[in-house]
Amino acid sequence: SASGPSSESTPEQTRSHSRTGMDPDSIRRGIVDHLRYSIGRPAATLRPEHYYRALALAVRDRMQDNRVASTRTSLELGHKVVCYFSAEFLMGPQLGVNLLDLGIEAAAATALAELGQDLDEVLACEEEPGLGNGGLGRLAACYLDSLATLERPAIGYGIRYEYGIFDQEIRDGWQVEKTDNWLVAGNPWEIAKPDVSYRVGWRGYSEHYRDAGDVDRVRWVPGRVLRGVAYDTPVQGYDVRTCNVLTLWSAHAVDSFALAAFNTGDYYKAVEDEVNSETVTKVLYPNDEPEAGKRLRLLQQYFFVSCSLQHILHILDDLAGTSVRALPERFAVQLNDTHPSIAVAELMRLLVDERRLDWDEAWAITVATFGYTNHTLLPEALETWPLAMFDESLPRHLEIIYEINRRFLDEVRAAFPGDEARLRRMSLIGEEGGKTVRMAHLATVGSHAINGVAALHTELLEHSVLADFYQLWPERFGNKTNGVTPRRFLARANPGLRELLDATIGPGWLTDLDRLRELEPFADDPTFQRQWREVKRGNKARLARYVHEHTGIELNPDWLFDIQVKRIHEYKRQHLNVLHIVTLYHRLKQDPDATIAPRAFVFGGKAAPGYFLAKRIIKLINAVGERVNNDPDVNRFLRVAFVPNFNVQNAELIYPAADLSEQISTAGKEASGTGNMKFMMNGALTIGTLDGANVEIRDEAGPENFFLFGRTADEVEQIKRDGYRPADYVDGNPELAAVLGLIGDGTFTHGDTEVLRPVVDNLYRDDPFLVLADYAAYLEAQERVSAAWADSAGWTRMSIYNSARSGKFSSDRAIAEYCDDIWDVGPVPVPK
Ligand code: HBZ
Repeated sequence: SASGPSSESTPEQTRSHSRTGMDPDSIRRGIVDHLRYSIGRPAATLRPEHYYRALALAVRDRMQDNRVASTRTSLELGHKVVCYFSAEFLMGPQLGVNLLDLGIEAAAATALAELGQDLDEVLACEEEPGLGNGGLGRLAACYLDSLATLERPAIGYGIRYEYGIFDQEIRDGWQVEKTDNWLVAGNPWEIAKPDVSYRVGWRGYSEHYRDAGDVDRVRWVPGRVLRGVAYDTPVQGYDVRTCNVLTLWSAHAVDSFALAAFNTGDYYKAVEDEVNSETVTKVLYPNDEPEAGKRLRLLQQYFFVSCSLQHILHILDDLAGTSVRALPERFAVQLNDTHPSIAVAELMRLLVDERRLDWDEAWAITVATFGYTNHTLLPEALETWPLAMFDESLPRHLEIIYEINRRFLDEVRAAFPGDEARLRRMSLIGEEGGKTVRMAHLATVGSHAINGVAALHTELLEHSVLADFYQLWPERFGNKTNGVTPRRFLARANPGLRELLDATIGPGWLTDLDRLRELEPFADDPTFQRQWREVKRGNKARLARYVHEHTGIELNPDWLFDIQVKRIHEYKRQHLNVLHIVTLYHRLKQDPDATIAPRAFVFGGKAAPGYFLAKRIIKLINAVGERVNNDPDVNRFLRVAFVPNFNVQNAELIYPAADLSEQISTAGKEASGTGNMKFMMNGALTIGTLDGANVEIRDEAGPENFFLFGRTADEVEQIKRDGYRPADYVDGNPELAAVLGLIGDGTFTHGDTEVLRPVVDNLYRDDPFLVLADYAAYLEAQERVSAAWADSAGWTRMSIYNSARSGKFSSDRAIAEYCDDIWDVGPVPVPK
């Protein structure tokens, strides 16, 4: 009805709206109030960081009004809520996007100007919350943005790490890790909810007993207990009233002062317990692969999952008359990779042990509630836990997993009688090299929907890693190609392009990215081409200034900007990119008359601190860069820069400045990639393999607007089966031999022949990711790039086509698919 519960407003609300108006005057009053009442410094000592904090709090107030209205609407109208469980949310700076989402960028700039402050300077004060490693964590953040923008009620659940991903410094070409103390100056976006708190046990034993109805029951008696406290961050949708929430859990000791009394006044012991409990959410594991057998990591996973499920059941309890049996009608829980997959066992424990449902009913609820997204095919990246450690940490959960497994294997036996090998392959318990719990199998068995993150990835999942499960339940599998938010990665990151798009195709494209196709008729228009190039050149000049400031290296914005930014990993093959650079270096040195189209090579990315070869690859890039940048024979044509500390903030400068996007992973290894999409939207052309979402990027852009090279996933497997011998490729290619020779002989390392030896040896002897097998094809593709670049109008046309056809890669499209196919959640407009 027109006067539903959500549209009435009490006098308090009316007052609060006038306090949180969206005009420059109200915003200025909000800033001034927060400077006085929340920050409390003498006016004479106020600096931009104080204005940042005051503006952030004023913006948060405005989002809170929307948050209150959103919660009321979705609870009272009985809508289903999406719960996105993820150990990582790589949110990036919040102020800029929140101003964009609320439509108050100009108003805030005016308000600050009246206070003598500059918005850009204030924006630069924000410390980004780096609570993720890479693509997986950033995907979770993009999905929260799209959920809110598409007006779907949603809660992100995760961990409030006190220290996020380390800050990377480069010293003498090496990566040095610095702790990321992101909370030191306070976090204006979060609201602590000390009353939203749950107990989480671990260790201990389980106890069998008979309940009042004479039914056999089990209860877990934990040996240790800690407490999780919720910290809520509002997640505003773009140009809508919907404001969702990211709830991150922080670990604390259980009632430390009460404990002190129990401990006969042993105050220090109680405080010590506090110290131990708090370590659970102290730090993000900085690996983009699972940490082998680290108990604290398992505890982090269980901790946030248990708090989140308890919270969800608590919300259900609070909805009068809603039984726990209604869970799947009211909540859809998505598991972002296997990190939260202990949720399958924890929900069963909560339903069977605590809510006393019978097993079959509890299992039906569990499977109907969960969906599982897989993000990797690399066997070494599939999460398993040593059984003994699991048993010690979560003994009751292990019993539950055994029971799930027993019933599951019965089902497999019935479907495939007599197939013992299949049972061993599918078991939740691995037997090879010591018993383990296989978390991907647990997540798969406990979910009604399982998806990969790009078409090729899903296809490979169905026919390799999860083939047995696909044969059992083909209807549970599906593809959900990743997407990225155009609000942050286009509108915010590329204001020049945003303005040009508004002027050319009119507003509306930001929430309907397919409309970028309307650019196609302008692709050959000389005036539009000139405007397009001007925007790109401005972005390149902006990045060049940043690179110069942070590395001292000078880049010319008229050169081709060839960029590879992503975590450093052998399968992503940053070293293949370096082999190309060294080849060009070698050619220029060999032939003093040689000329090439000048290129600036830009790299960025962090290596896991314990990943030996990845750290050497960083050293390799910097060593080659130092030589190239300082040699007058080549630095007229080539420059190499490594941007330190690649993060969301500098990513927003990097993607819009690229002419060429390097997506050169070994085919079949990169599940999707999402940086590839951010580059494409901003008009970069891709040089890439048929891997992950590159396949779909090429389909959308058109093969003539994409530089394809390299072995296919099938060919890669075939070569490996036939016994790959990388040395054969060196013997058959004198230029490659010379290039590897230069890297090994100290040319780039002041005569040191040891530093880069491990990289060269690895390629020559093992080359597990077929760098050498793809080298010749890569060079040939790079020749095509150079030829295309020489034709400026042709290149510009291809660049325009790439942006124009990037609509599919909006996270709005991806989230709409999840909502339709997996979550069954529709839009819930919140009245303005
Ligand atoms: O997830 C990435 C994939 O490599 C990439 O292809 C895909 O586009 C992206 C989003 O689907 N995976 C990760 O980023 N993985 C991690 O960061 C990770 C972190 C902790 C782990 C394991 C993996 O324990």
